[in-house]
Amino acid sequence: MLMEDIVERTLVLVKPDGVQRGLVGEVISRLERRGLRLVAAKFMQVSQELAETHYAIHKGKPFYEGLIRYITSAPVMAMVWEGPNAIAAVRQTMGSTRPTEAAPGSLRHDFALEVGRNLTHASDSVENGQKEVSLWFTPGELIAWQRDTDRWIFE
Ligand code: IDP
Ligand code: MG
Repeated sequence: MLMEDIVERTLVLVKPDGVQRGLVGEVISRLERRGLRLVAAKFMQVSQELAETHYAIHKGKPFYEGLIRYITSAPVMAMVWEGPNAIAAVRQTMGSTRPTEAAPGSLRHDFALEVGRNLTHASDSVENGQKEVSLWFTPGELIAWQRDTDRWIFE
């Protein structure tokens, strides 16, 4: 099967706590080690408008206002990663939303304690991955490339 037929793309954010704590490299390193392929990256301050669009699904929930304050409180590292089963693979590497429920060895287990400071975002479905990638990145920012190790990682 061709790589193009099975590839999924996911939006990954290292949230403000991850940036402030110097964990950008740790997150990137774990995704690289996993075998995922980087497609795009930018270090940016999230606007109120982008935060509200990105988290629109949570509007009205008790934690919504705090979540918007959190994601806009300092810069984030926004990235797109791709690979076979990228959605599931990246969410597994991140760990469950609540750090005390995250599997040992996952980022949220290893580096976080509270749900409101859980370091990262990753798209939760193929469809949301597509929507979020186009919300955060322009087509010109997405780099199509062949990696020399692809054939040793993608079956
Ligand atoms: P996810 O980031 O694992 O996909 P979601 O349920 O989509 O989790 O929630 C989005 C983000 O909202 C979480 O990552 C977390 O930062 C925040 N959040 C979710 N539930 C709570 C809560 O109960 N209290 C505070 N923040 C929360
Ligand atoms: Mg989510």
